[in-house]
Amino acid sequence: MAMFPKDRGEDLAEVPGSPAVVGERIPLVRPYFSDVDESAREYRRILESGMLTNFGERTRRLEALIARRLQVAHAVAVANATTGLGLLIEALELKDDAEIVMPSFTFAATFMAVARTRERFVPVFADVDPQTFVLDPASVQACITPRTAAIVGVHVFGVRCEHNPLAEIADRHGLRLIYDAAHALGSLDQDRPVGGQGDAQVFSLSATKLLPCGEGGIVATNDHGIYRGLLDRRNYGFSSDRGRDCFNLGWNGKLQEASAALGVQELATLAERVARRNRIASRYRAGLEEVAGISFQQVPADAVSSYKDFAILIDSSLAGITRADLQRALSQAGIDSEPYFSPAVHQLTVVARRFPGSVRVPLPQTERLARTALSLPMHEHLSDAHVDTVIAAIQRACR
Ligand code: T4K
Repeated sequence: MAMFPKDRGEDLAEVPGSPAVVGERIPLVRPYFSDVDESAREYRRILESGMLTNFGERTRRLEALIARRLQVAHAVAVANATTGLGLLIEALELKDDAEIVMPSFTFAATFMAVARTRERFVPVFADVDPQTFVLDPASVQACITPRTAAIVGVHVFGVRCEHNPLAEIADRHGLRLIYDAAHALGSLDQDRPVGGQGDAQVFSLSATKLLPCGEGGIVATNDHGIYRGLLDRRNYGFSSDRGRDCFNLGWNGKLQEASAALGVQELATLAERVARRNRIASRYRAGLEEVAGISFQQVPADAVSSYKDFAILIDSSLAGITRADLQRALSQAGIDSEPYFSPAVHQLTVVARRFPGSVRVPLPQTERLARTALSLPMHEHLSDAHVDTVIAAIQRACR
């Protein structure tokens, strides 16, 4: 499917229709829709059908398409990834005082889903790898106690966690291993789609992701027990096959048909989105690698990142500018940027107040990333000229 009306070799041409520049600014994120007219017709058909939700035909079709694409037995559609993570944690049926090891360098939602599911769970934060920004297996190992019941990895900005060492730790200690894959739809791990590794993975379909459905999420799993557990909880707890009784505490986890329709339509463009984002990332790297004090997240050679985000790290002593001043300079030049994830989760007030026992091992890499990372504009609308504008603004500011 030819989504982008170029191709002049490796050039990223401007995409007509919905420009990268909004007002006078280059936004951090701007969702791309390949056929707005067809989406509008689908919305009209949904309105005319009168069935807006309740796991209708579009939701079931999206589940089937994503399961096939991720090469997993089950893809369960949910209202958003935060809800999906919460439903998944419930479906694992961990004991009440379970400790759950997870990174602190992540979006607050990863933590919120774990902590809100049962207040007696204890999130325990492990440090991350300074190059790839994902869980450091050695730090995970240092967090394990007899109460540990699960590990939650996060594929940060689209770079997959290193599955094998985490799976070894999980096997050795009898732990469940799940992934927050909110950023990772379209990412690859050793030529396989990210999605089938571990017990289950949760993807986000929110407006800022590669498959922008407004709100939405998918839980991917090969585990039939987890699959049943999700179905029995995502519809208020009504049993999926035993009448109108509730055997579990459920949530409203329903994906709307309009969101599913966008997902079905745009899934066909996912590979092209990933390819375009990888070209944008290459251009950023080429343009910024000579700038003193700027470095990048590393993508392992056997992985492909979805590049949900493109982050730079700023060493202010070498760059001659702090992150806050660089963000300000970019903003003055009409360029949006965002310090994801700052503060890190363990630095959030609610964590200090409610989960003071969650920090047990040093988190120096997490704290360094939270201090220095800045995400630059990354979306399908960016042309070479837009990327060069961002590069030039950073070069000017760092001089
Ligand atoms: N796990 C991880 C690791 C996550 O990053 C996230 C969410 C989750 C779990 C939970 O997934 P969901 O429950 O949301 O499915 C945004 C997103 O709203 C959030 O989904 C995402 N991660 C997070 C990293 O970014 P904010 O508050 O930082 O961004 P927001 O809403 O201000 O949007 C950023 C920019 O995007 C805006 O400046 C404008 C643009 N935008 C945004 C929306 C909503 C648009 O152009 N159109 C839009 O409709 O959270």
